[in-house]
Amino acid sequence: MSVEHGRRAFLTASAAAAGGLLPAAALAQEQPPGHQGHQGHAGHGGPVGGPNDRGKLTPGRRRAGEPPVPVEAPDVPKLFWEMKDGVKVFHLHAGHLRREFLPGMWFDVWGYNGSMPGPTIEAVEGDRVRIVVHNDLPEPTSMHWHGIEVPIAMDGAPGLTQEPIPPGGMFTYEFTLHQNGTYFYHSHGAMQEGMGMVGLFIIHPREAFSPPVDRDFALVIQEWAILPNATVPNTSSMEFNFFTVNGRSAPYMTPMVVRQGDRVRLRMVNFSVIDHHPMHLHGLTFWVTGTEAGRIPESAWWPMNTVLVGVAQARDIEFVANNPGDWMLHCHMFHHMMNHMTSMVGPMTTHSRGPGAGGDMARGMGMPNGGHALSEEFGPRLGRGTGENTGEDRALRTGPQPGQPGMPAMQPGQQGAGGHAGHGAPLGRTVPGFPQDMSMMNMYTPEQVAKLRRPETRGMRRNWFTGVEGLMSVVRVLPPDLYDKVVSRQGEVADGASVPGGGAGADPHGGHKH
Ligand SMILES: [Cu+2]
Repeated sequence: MSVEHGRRAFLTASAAAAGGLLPAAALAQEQPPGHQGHQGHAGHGGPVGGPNDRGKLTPGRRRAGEPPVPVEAPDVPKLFWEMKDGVKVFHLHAGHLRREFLPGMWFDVWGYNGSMPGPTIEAVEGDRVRIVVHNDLPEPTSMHWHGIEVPIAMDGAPGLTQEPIPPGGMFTYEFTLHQNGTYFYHSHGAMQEGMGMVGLFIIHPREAFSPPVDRDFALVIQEWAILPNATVPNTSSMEFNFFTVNGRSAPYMTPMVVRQGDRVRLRMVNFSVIDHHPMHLHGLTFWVTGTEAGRIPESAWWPMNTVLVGVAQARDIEFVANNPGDWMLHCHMFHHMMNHMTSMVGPMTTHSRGPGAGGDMARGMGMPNGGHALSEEFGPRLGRGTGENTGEDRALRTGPQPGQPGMPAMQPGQQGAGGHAGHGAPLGRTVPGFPQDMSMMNMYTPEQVAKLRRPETRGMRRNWFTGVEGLMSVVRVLPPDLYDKVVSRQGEVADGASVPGGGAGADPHGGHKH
């Protein structure tokens, strides 16, 4: 479609939509000659409302009529099944496991088959499935199939529809799938859900939707309250300091590597305790094509770059990966963009002893009555008890502990944003509010960095992980030759190759030394 044609179509559409109001027409006419809008990017183009508007129905590389591509849930295994008399038979074992949210940071959670989230069930519309749930926990449980229209006796609501599965017991669920879309399974015990008992249940249509996607990713979002020196989530807390995508906190979540020009689907399930997450994608415009109830008709798709995924909801988005680079996908709630709330309680982690319990209200809220705001007496604090180890006399930091084996020494007052207080940030103590954004001071040992550097991160800037935290992931849109090298794990790839013009990045363990 020519630019001229596109402009005429746009004018016609505007006139129809806005009753021929002048501003829309004037705006279109003001476009400078040669302005191509999205047509400047391969894969995008077309007027507003047209089939290729912001890539809406722009095909990727896959032909229509083929079966759907398998779903990929980074960092989570798939659940194997066996065909018995025309029924796909799955086994899920509910139990305790330890999950490494961040390199070296293992937490005690509950899940299925040794994974949290549990392994992904992938099925096709029309399948008859039998899922045997074995309870390896010391308390009763049951399984609910979220959004799936099952017979009532299969719904997994304890008491209401079935006897709970006792410890050591099992229950066989069996039903036929007549829907397709992004669903999930979870324990129907509230606190068990808070321990991580969830997994994806993806049901493909028999034939791929048009235009078909080349890649299909699924993500489970969760939030956690894990108090200082604890490894067990506090499931009764309503404030959260860890956020995970598929059971890992950024930057440990494996990036999604796609080839430039691919049409990509991302399915996001929010299994958080109480928070909705506005999931924002940098550099790419997507269309919302599905909910927790399945496909949305094309006429109702919305173009967006930030979609609110409410608790227990799913949002499927699709986009054409036309813009090369390493793009953040993240929750835009500021407090969800950090691990162990380092940034929010920045001063606590560096300039004072740590998050002590509150004392009186003024002190609890961090209201200074004398001295400076970062003094031991008046430094910000959480304003409430956060556990028996966090009294005034035993204040503890969340996050890396000074002197912890393998951790670099971090002493109060030694570090600050942009360098080290005392010799890196001379204005620090005179600027009200300092310090706030401390993400760049997150320190990783060489061993931790080695874990962050996986084959999927080849070609990223050397210190890419310093600003990728909390409820974040990365979508890497790579030009074909770079994509081939990264995926095949062959050939030389320079640091920073996927961010042209961005440089190789500072070596996190080079340069500034003590
Ligand atoms: Cu969020």
